[in-house]
Amino acid sequence: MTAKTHFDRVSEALDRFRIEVPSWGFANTGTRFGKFVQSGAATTIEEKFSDAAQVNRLTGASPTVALHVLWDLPGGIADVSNIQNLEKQFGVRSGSVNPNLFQDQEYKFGSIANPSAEIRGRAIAHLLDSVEIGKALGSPDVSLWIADGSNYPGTQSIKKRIGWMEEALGITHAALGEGQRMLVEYKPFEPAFYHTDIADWGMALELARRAGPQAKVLVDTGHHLQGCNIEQIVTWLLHVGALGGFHFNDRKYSDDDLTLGSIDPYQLFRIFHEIHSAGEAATKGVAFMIDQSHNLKGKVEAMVQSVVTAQELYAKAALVDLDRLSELQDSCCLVEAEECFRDAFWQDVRPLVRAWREARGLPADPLTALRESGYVDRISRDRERKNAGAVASYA
Ligand code: PSV
Ligand code: MN
Repeated sequence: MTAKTHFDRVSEALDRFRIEVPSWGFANTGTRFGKFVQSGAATTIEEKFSDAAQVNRLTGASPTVALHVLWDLPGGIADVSNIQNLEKQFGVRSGSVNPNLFQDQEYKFGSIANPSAEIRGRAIAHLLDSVEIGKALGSPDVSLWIADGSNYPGTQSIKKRIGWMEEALGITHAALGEGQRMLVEYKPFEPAFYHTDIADWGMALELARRAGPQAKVLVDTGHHLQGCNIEQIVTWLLHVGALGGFHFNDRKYSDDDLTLGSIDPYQLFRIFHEIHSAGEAATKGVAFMIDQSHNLKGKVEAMVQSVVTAQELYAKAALVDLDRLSELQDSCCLVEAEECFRDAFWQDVRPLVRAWREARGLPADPLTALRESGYVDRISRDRERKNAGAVASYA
């Protein structure tokens, strides 16, 4: 058998690489201090689909768009047919369905962990609606981020809240259809700053386990305390068959929602290395999603740049010589092992990725192709008036 060339390895990796884009990444978003309104930002779900389709056309890697129920289907299940029409019109499918349990006034003291049985009931009803939306759309994943928590020690019973969450997640799991999954996201801070009810992967894993076999853990790369070894968490979740997917983004300080790979590309490379070394069978169902909302960069450009960067880092990680690395690790040849690992990271895979794009009939340089297409200029003109009325201040 002839040895695989670097191009073969990159091509095989990129042929299977898919990454979902978030609908909210195309809309005006900001920080808690306000929004910088962009004239080209999407103002409707139709415009979000149009932007997502543009990213997929240029990269060939993002055929699905994540939906946030309250923002994209404000009418709930009644809006499903609208989404289905948009799928047909733009040629991209609905991806994960994200319930919204953090925005309504009633969730001030929590949603499924709220001391009020009535509010917990409303939150569960929203989760069940989201499950039905997922079924109707044929989207495999309902992706839960529970923003619940408290700001001051002693003000809430952490113990009781665990019980309430277990109950709600159990009910939600019982409603899942065949092949449908429930992804449980964790986050140690924000919006609450003393305790978050699902603060880390251990809590998410235990809650998912107790809910049932179709519940898995979702790792958002921005949701860890500084210095956390995320690839180790990934490896453990793979080991116990509980890694559901990722929300990729990068950060310098907190949950900064910066472009993936922009601050620490080596970290994403290390995560992808764990995915590659676990093998295809173990990682088949793992969903790759982007969770970023660009505050300063142009929305569509930033999303294309994100997908391209993810492809490059995934391709680099595919170049790690796994057999050789394993031998070096086992014989504790530390420097050689590290150099073997770093060698792949320092390869400039861009010419290979470019050749792969050309071989697949895709634009060799998606960002240049985006500029040349005039798409951003067109949407900036078409949406300018609508965006002029957008609210920038929170005061
Ligand atoms: C929360 O920070 C989060 O990561 C969750 O995934 C939300 O659904 C998403 O961001 C959108 O704001
Ligand atoms: Mn997230």
